[in-house]
Amino acid sequence: MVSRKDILVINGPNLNMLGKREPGIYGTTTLADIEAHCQAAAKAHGLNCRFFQSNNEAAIIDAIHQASQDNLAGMVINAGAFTHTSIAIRDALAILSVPVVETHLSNTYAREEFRHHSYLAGVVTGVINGFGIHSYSLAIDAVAATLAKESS
Ligand code: DHK
Repeated sequence: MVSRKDILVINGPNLNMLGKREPGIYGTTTLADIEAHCQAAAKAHGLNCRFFQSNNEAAIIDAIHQASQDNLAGMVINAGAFTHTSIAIRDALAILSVPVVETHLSNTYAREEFRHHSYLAGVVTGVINGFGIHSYSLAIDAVAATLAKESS
């Protein structure tokens, strides 16, 4: 059962291949490492993480739709390359009313120009880029800080 203490962490295409994928850019951290790191960060705030990864744009949109009906505390999303291409994921995120943080392992602004634009950035609470695995814990801290501000 989903509770108001749950943060849904969504990872998009190719992030299931972390550890093997372009280690010079993404490091040797695996998705399982990231998930454990997120869970530890959430616990420090009395929150809990749930995880979803898909290489399929439609499945990510469906997960966001489901999230809009669940009683979630917030969301962290690394939509991978869909960040730079998907108006459909942007439109799904715009439905949400909980804090949403877009995150990336790499500093997308220091990479190819096609990674400089995010279709998602305009509809999320904020964006954290470039801190490797720590981008995710910083994103969870940001969700917790936004929740605390909302309830004060
Ligand atoms: C991950 C990807 O898969 C890329 O397509 C993005 C992002 C950057 C990351 O740094 O986490 O451009």
